Amino acid sequence: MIDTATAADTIAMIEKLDDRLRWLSAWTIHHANHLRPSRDGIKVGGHQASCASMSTIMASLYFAALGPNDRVAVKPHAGPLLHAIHYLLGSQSREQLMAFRGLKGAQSYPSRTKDVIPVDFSTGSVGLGVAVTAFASLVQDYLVAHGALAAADTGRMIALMGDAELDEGNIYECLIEGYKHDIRNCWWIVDYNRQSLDHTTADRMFRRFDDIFETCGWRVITVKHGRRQKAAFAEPGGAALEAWIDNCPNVDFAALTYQGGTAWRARLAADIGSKRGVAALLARRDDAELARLMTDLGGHCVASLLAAYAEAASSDRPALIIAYTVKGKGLPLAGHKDNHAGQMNAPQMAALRAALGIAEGDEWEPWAGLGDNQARALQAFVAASPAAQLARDKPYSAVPVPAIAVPEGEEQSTQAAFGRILLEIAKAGGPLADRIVTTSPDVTVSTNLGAWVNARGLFRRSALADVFRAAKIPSPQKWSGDLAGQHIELGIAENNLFLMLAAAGLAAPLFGTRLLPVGTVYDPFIARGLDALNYACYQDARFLLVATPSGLTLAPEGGAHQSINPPLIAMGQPGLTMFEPAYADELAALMHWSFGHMQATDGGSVYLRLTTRTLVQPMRSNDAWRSGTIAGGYWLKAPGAGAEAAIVAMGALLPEALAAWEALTDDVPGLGLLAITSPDLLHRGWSAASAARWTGGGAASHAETLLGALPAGARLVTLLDGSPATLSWLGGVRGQRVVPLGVDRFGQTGDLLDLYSEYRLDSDAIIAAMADALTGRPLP
Ligand SMILES: Cc1ncc(C[n+]2csc(CCOP(=O)(O)OP(=O)(O)O)c2C)c(N)n1
Ligand SMILES: [Mg+2]
Repeated sequence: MIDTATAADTIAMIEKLDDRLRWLSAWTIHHANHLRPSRDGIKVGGHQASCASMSTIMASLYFAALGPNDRVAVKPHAGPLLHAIHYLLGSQSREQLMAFRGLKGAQSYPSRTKDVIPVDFSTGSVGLGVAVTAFASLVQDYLVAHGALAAADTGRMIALMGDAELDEGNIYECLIEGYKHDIRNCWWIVDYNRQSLDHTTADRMFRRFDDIFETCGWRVITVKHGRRQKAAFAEPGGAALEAWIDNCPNVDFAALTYQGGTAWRARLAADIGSKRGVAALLARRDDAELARLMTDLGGHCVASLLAAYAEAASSDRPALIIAYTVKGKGLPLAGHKDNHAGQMNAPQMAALRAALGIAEGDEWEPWAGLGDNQARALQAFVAASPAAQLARDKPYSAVPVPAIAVPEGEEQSTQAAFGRILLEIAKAGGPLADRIVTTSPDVTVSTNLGAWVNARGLFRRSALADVFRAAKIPSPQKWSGDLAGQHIELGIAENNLFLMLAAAGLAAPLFGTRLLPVGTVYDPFIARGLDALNYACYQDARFLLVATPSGLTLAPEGGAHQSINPPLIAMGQPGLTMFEPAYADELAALMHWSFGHMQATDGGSVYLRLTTRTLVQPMRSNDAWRSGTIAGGYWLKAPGAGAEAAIVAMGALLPEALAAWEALTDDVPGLGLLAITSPDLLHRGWSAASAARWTGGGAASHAETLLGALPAGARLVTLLDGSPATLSWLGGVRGQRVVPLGVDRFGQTGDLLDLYSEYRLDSDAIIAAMADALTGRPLP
């Protein structure tokens, strides 16, 4: 227990630091917008009001409450506050602040990969940075359960969030999943300013969040009033004032805040002035003091916040801390409904500077406006505070990846082969098997993870019995869980899959143990979690996404399940390399490569697009396919000298391509068949090679090398079970005529023969397309 005098000192120090943070964040934004020369006339932006709303919350947390293993996702628009904290710590430079939102400067929103200060979780797309902390707490528990993290080294996964983030659906999907998994050590601290971007938020939500979170097992700690207000409530007339504040509509409160003391006085006098004691209570304060009292909400009161953090720390149950705040607190923008992107003008900045005692010219001085003694004391306080011991990314070692055997069978699908490969890994045991953690949004069995789960079990903190098995009801699938399990079962909400993969894919830097997360999903439903997928990639989480089944080849399932555009999504997604193998040996080679790529310094995540269609496996006469598969493609049928054309095909449609090749090979001299495994890698390589040439480099890309086996005038017919744009660009690599086949309309139910015919994917279509390619107007 700290004694009262020390507590008062601590509060006074944090209040001073709060001022520094509010000033530095406002100044950083002001400088970037109004002082740094603009070269393009584009607004730079930044959120002074959002920062001022949260500065006390962050000052109290970072300088007094954080534990050494705690990790924090910072509200995107409070990014400048995080930079200011590091500036005071000496771990952020003035140059970086001066370059805020400029190239290689402090980023607009906290970024794990782009910022030079340590950032635990990137934020920006609201809601995602919040939910990822819940999944990170689950990953932390997983690591403890598997003996990879000592209980003493665990921390709290904390989200500092705006209240509008509570409108994001992903929050509630995550709450439900978190409840099922009994998560703990997770705090969400809401900057409850009751303003979003457009306006003030709905009064009807008052106390609804409490109900929702409590229902899902969370403690809700509300920090509504500051100590000034609490003291005033104890005065005669105080009860009436408290009731008035509690019932005041959000929009009225915001408008009065903006208008200030005179307006507060007039409104309070009109509404409750006749109640006993109120007139005297108001009369005891001048306008400035009255305005200060009315905006002294809990989220601006260090003592109230520290008490809330202490309460949250008293148990490991997840805690929602609702801290009432004023958006733009302490700034002339306070309360204005348009203040989200609003910025102070130069005279307003000068007034704020003067109010803080900062001399003109000293704006960047971390301790400006304080006497020497005070500055020294504050610096010492900061150096001894939790902020000086922030958790950093941890070192970790690599997981060795042994060779992966090809599943046997003359005919198999890539989806079935995937299940068999994982089962063999599970049976073989060893580090690779132990570090794989699988997860799936209610499609574990139908994506062929079942055998792996039978071998390795579900992860559950409290044991889950397999009732069906115990009752001897026959089922191929075991479904029991305990601490040793390695499959994290998710409900059907696909967005959670990607947040789970994001959190597990950051286990290495966050917790010092590399996990190799493998998530399965139906290919069309990647789209459901797209922003979370992008979010995971943006912060360089490493995972293997296995999407199956895919395409029109899902035939009778119909148009809502047949995925068309995921290959294009993948081609546009940095940090994710997509492959669509056709054969089991390709898949084995790619899984081996993937587990390495997921661990490489300049690696990334991998997406394998698989199918349930059973294909006759090829007889390999040499090993050339292997390196080609990993590079994005190889010649399944090498073109002859002087070849006039080639069929370029991918994935499940290789049988149609082979049939067309057989039919055409006598008529089209030198006809080749190019098997594509990764349009994504080929395109990236081609773009990179072009860019390298501008800067003096110049090795040919794999796409150029492959197509270089053809004469320049040879024609191409491209084919895949997906959007034709995935491969049609290959015609541009060397300026070859191309006729692209693929799916460019919604599908429908049908068998493969009907659908491939209807959508022009069968060998007849390829033959017709080849005729077009060969007889069409020659290229100039
Ligand atoms: C997914 C997403 N949608 C929209 C935005 C644009 N946006 C940025 S902040 C914001 C409102 C934020 O309000 P709140 O979370 O309450 O933050 P604060 O009031 O503290 O600024 C919106 C709509 C975004 N960043 N992310
Ligand atoms: Mg808000």
